[in-house]
Formats: sequence, structure tokens, C-alpha cells
Amino acid sequence: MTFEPNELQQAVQETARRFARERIAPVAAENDRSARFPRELVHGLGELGLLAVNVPEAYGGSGAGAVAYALALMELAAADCATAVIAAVTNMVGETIARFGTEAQRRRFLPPLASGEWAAGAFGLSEPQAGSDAASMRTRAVRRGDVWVLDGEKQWITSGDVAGVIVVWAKTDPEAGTRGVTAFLVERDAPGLVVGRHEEKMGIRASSTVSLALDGCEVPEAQRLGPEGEGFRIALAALDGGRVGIAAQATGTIRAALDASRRYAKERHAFGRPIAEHQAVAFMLADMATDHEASRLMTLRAAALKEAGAPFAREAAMAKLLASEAAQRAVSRAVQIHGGYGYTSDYSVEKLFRDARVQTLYEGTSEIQRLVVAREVLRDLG
Ligand code: COS
Repeated sequence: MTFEPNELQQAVQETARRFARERIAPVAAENDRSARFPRELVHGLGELGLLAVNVPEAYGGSGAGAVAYALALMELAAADCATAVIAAVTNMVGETIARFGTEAQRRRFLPPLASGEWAAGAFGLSEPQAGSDAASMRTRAVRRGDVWVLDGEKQWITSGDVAGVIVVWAKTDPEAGTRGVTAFLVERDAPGLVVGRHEEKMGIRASSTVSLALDGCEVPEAQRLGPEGEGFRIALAALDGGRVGIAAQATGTIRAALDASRRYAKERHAFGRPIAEHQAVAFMLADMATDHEASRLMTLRAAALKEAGAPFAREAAMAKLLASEAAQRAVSRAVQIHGGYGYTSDYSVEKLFRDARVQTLYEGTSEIQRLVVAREVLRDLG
């Protein structure tokens, strides 16, 4: 058993760390204020191979594996959760196409996705009335010759307005439940795809979140992703990997909260000494550091299982659950340590507090993670 990243993993981590410090961190607060999609940063991430870390090199990816991906995402999130989530969803879409796509689909869709030419990838699963209960989606796909016609509405779609390709799930056999769902690769300029409302969000404001209307949207049969009726399983498999990504993001958030807090606690004086020397504050820092370590280890363990080709759905759900809940504690403590200053945008922890909140919600709420873990725990008992 080893806890040290290998040379390749360290190199990817170092690349992400440098880009995060030099390019992302300096503009993160302004991009948050203006809710501006960081197109040039996403392009930079593409040039460094960070939009497709776990996609084979033959298709433009880095081929560096799931652990390297998790390490990279921790670095990006420590600088800005919004940029990190754009990268996370793009990586998830790329991995899904690499795993379930045909050779022709991989060759066509992966290089522009990986390079950043397409800005991002998007994941079109949720609908206004179908979030946790993803199988209750209403979007329909009906085949007419060589074309599928999609009708419905998707909601909460990260990068849905800028992505070059959106994986869209639709019912092709509404009577068949979870076995009647099929996935499609929909290009941004597909006829009948209309970008709707932009959500005005509490945090991760530089990441755009939109609804999408599919109004007789035509998708060629050649852009069906995976077999008919297999879409739901493809979505859940993709989300397993996605959850490792959100766990990594939460881990990076905790580290940022801890770094800002310990810096402040050493500078700020009260009652004649730095507040770090008051046990009430020191213990909060200790709890944050412990939460960071636990989140990091569980995230890397889930990523390592995934990389080894072993089952990892349970570990991914556990890591996402633990890290995203720990991030709530960490950002709250960070604001507490900063006192009134932490409640203002003059200090980075105010943004961290808002950015972290979504982590227990997206790519499966904490309740869904518990449901996944509980099913596995009960199955273990036979
Ligand atoms: N990977 C691959 N296949 C999986 C899977 C996984 N991790 N988990 C379950 N499946 C398969 C099941 O084996 C089942 O296959 P069969 O039809 O062959 O039996 C099928 O998928 C359906 O699974 P299940 O019956 O468990 O589906 P449920 O409707 O009960 O849903 C949950 C399961 C709740 C776990 C699922 O709906 C879920 O993850 N919801 C949250 C969705 C989400 O995260 N949304 C956020 C979107 S991104 S912001």
C-alpha cells in the first residue's frame, strides 16, 4: 500500500497547481462578481491536458488516469470551484464518450473536447421535475429513419450554453423504466436545441448553469451513445466517476479554507496574541486539517480503485458524501475564524462559503450518496 503519487501523477498535479496559482487564482474573485464564463482559462486547461486527464492520448487526452485527475481537480478547486467544475464536467463527458462511444464518435468528439476548442462538455440528465429520481425524466426520443427526434427540457446543465457537445438522455421506450433510456451526443448547433434560462446562483457563479429546450431536436443515429435502452446505466456509471470529481473538488475547497484560515489566525491578534494561539481557534484548524486528510484519502482511494478497474461506486459515493459535508464544516469554520471580515468579500472565505454549498447537491445529493452506500452495505450482509 502506498500513499504517494507516482511521477506522472505528481507531474499532472504540479501542472494543475501552477496553472491554478498563476492563472486561475488572480481572476477568480472578479469572474465570480461578474458571473463571467472563464473561456480563456478553459482554453488554457485544454492546452495542458487538464480537460481530459483520464482520456487516452490517442484521442487527444492525457491518458494519466483517475488518480492524476483527482489530484489535478483538488488543485483547480483550491483556486476556484467554478473553473474546477467546468473542468470536472468536461472530463466526465470525455471519459463517458471514451468508454461508451464508437470509434468514429471518439475520433470526432474527443479531440476538440480535450483541447478546449469546444470550451466544455455538458451532461444533460436532470430535468425540472427529475433530479434525484433521474429515471423519471420526460424527454422523449423517437426514431425517424436515420434521425432521432428529441423533445423535452433539461435543467441545471453546467456549461449547457457554451459546450460543444452535450450528452442528452431521453426515453426511447417510456414503458421500460430505467431500461427505456438512451443517451445521445448532441452538438451545440443541433437544430431544435434552444438555450433557456441562465440560473442566478449563490456560488460557482463563473460556471454557467442553464436549462435547455429540445424542440424537435434532430440527432443522427450515428450520434446515439451506447445501445438503445442502456442510457441509464451509462449515466450512473458516468456519475460514479463524476462523484470522485466532486469529492476532489470538495477536498480542494477544504484546503483553501484551511490555508486562508491559518494564515489569518497567525496574523490577527486578540487578547495580546495571535488568535491561532487561542485553543478555540487552534482546535477549529485541527478539525479542518483532519477533515482535509480524511477527504483526500477517501477521494484518492476511490480514484485508485477506478483506475485499477475495480468496482468503486460505493467508495465514490462515500468519498463524495464525506468530502462535501466536510467542506461545509470547513468553510463555516473559516468564516468563524475570520469573524466579521469573513462575512465580507474582502476575504476569500466569503466566496468559498458560497461556492462550497452546492457540493452536497450536485452529481447526487448527500441523501442519494447515502442511498447508494446503504444499498451496498445491506447487500454485503446478503
Ligand atoms: N453503474 C452502472 N449501472 C448501475 C449503477 C452504477 N453505479 N447503479 C445502478 N446501476 C444499474 C442497476 O443495476 C440497474 O440495472 P438493471 O436495469 O439491469 O437492473 C439500473 O442501473 C437501474 O438502477 P436502480 O434500479 O438502482 O435505479 P433507481 O431508479 O433506483 O436509481 C439512484 C438509483 C437513486 C442511485 C439513481 O437514480 C441516482 O444516482 N440518482 C441521482 C442522480 C444524480 O446524481 N443526479 C445528478 C445529475 S448531475 S448534476
